[in-house]
Amino acid sequence: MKLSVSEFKEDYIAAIKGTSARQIEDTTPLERYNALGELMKDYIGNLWANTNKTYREEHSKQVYYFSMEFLTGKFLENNLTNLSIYDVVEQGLKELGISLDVLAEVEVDQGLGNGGLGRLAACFMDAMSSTSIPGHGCGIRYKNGLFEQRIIDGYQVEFPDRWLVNNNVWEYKRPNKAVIVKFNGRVDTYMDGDTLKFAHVDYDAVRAVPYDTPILGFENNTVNTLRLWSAEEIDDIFDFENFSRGNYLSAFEKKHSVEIITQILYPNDAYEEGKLLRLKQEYFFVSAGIQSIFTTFKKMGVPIEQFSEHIAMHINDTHPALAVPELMRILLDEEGLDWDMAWKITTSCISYTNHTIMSEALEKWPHFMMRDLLPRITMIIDEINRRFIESLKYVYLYTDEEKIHNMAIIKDGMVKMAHLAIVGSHSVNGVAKLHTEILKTKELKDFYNIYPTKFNNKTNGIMHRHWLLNANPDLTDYVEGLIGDGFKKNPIVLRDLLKYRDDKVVQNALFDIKHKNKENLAKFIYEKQGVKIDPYSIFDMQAKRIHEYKRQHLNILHVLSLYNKLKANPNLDIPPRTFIFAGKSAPSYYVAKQIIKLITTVADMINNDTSIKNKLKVVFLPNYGVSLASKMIPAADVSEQISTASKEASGTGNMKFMMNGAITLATLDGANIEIMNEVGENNIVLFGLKDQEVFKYYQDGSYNAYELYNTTPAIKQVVDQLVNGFLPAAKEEFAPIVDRLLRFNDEFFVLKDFESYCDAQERIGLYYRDKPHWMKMSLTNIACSGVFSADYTIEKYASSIWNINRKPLDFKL
Ligand code: GL2
Repeated sequence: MKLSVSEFKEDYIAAIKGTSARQIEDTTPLERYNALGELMKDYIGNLWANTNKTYREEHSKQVYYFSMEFLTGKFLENNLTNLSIYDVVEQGLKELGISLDVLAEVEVDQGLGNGGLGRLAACFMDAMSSTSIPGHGCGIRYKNGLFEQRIIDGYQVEFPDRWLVNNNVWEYKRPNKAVIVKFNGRVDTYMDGDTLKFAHVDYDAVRAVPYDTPILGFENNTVNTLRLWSAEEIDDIFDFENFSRGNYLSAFEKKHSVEIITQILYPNDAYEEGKLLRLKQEYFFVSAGIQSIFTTFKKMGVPIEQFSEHIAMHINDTHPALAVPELMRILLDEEGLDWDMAWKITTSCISYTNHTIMSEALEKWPHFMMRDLLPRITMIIDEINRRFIESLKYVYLYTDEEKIHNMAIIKDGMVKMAHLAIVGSHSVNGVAKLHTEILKTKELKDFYNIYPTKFNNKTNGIMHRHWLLNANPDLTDYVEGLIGDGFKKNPIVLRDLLKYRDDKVVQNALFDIKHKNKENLAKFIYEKQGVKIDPYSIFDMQAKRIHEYKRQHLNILHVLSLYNKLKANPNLDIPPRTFIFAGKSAPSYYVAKQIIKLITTVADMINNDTSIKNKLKVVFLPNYGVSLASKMIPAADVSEQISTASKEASGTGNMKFMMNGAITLATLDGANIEIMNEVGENNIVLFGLKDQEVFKYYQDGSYNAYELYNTTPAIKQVVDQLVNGFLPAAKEEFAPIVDRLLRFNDEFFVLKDFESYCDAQERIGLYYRDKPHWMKMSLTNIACSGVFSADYTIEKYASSIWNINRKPLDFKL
């Protein structure tokens, strides 16, 4: 938008008065931030209203992205960038004696997600707006997002994430758009003329209240909506009679039992606990979301039979899979359609993304639990299952009972959500090429055989405007100076950088930018933790959820082996290295928490040992989230993407690091393979087992971790050090980790890949010493990262799954 510095200042001063009723010089940073947020909302409001009006008038097909998690992080800087008023606002504030950086720090991350899955949903919101696709998010407004992680005595300790404590300036509460969601009760049947009808009666009603956040496109005047639902008591009253009798707690019991639905985000990444409250959450937002879609649809004045020509619904993993029976319920019970027509509409509307093959993450619910909580929905699932099994009997001519049993939606008293999602949708996609292949040939093979055309791949993507433009402004400016600003809208243009691959001046400039970012991070680490790290050392980072399959313990075991080498020979000639870890563990995941303790214990020992002459440092940065990632990633030299091959569906951190010029140290897993294909094998450092080898070992059981440990001194030494008193921690502290490696035969092949990983690390050291070589690799990674922009991913979803023809909006503000 067009805005001059003086116009901004005038608007801002008025906003300060309006929001805080104080003189600007008396206001606190929080008041200044809120005033800026309110002003931005003013600027955005017109665009938002215009976007919605255009969608309505043009009857554009709308897509609704249902996700349990939206990990959006902060909004202020993204919104300034996308309105292209960042520099104007920064200058205007400066003239008023206010620092934009300080205000940006006041904003609290909206951390309503665990990791990759939730962050992807947030990136897709931005990408849909930026590519002018009419796409909206539908999720839950958790009062507490993912817990705050603190490290106390080396352990992870969880604290509540009270992100709403200072209000959330970006959201609009829309009580007039509230809907009712029904739980429990029973279903009565009756005849209406010749038709059998179903009535859900004696239910518990919960009021779902939407909060809308505008999602701005980049310089295109499009503003879509992220709608998050909050649970409220139906009349928002308490039991007055009870209260008058002095029963204060029980007077509020009902209110609390409703509000608890949206109180907290389950803190598990790729793991399901099967708790009733979680099932409630899932139905709550799906039902509320679909009801509000119907309200919008009804305003279009189009016959119900054309519903799927105007509406696409995408389900992000199986968490919103109840969209299938809920849409059926509304079409059957409220719209009066027959089963076949309702089923046709439902399956043409809904599409599903699978995000993991980890069996512990595949959702299933006890049928009895579902029947009690959602009686009508469960009846519909029963009928979907019955019809599906009938069709399978036809396909397999009654010959393969076992296969039919395994494919059923309801098996052994459990409702399998992935099966429901596949049967009830027209598209099933994986999130990286390898992942999709594994789905087709292994995990979901039987479904692929009967529905080959449903399956497709959509490799994940990232918000390049956030991870490059916002997080790394110096690199952005420099790149712009070299190749122009086309990459901001069309990041594939970054490839133009390749012509500078051997240009020493460019290499040096890129080195200097990285070095400055490293200095900034070193300063941050020193301020936070008092640990001095050398910005000339290799910054080697592993930042992601802590999980055995992601193998942070492989990384730290190598650090230990490097330390042993330095102890044996303090003059060993290696480039100094700093290993930086960050990531949260699920609170109930014991081994992952012990891995954190192992990292912090090794860090303490190494950082306090002066005999190794600062050649090695280890840091664990607490409370990893979008904001911390934005500080870390621009300063990385090495990006650790070392999951056991086949386990990481895609990964997206890998793409963010490469875009900032880090070299990926990788197994051939998830999107690492596609990164390798883009940059070439010379510009990535590979190691470890391949997926087929992993599968073979699982199948033939020929891997013996204990034997490997006994016959490989390098492995034996570091494993023993975990439990023989070498580390300054109780001897039994790390026994569970050693147990997983030896007694339980190293499920994730940490020991099997150890030597190959150490070799790869050695190669990293050699390459880093050859500065032109390293910088050439680094530049190649930046140049080839553009294809991983979520803009391209989302365009593929839109054209091949949602069937949306996009048309940029052309009004000006
Ligand atoms: C995940 C995958 O583990 C991860 O590899 C992938 O990049 C993201 C986004 O597709 O999805 N699956 C999952 O359940 N979580 C993930 O991060 N939580």
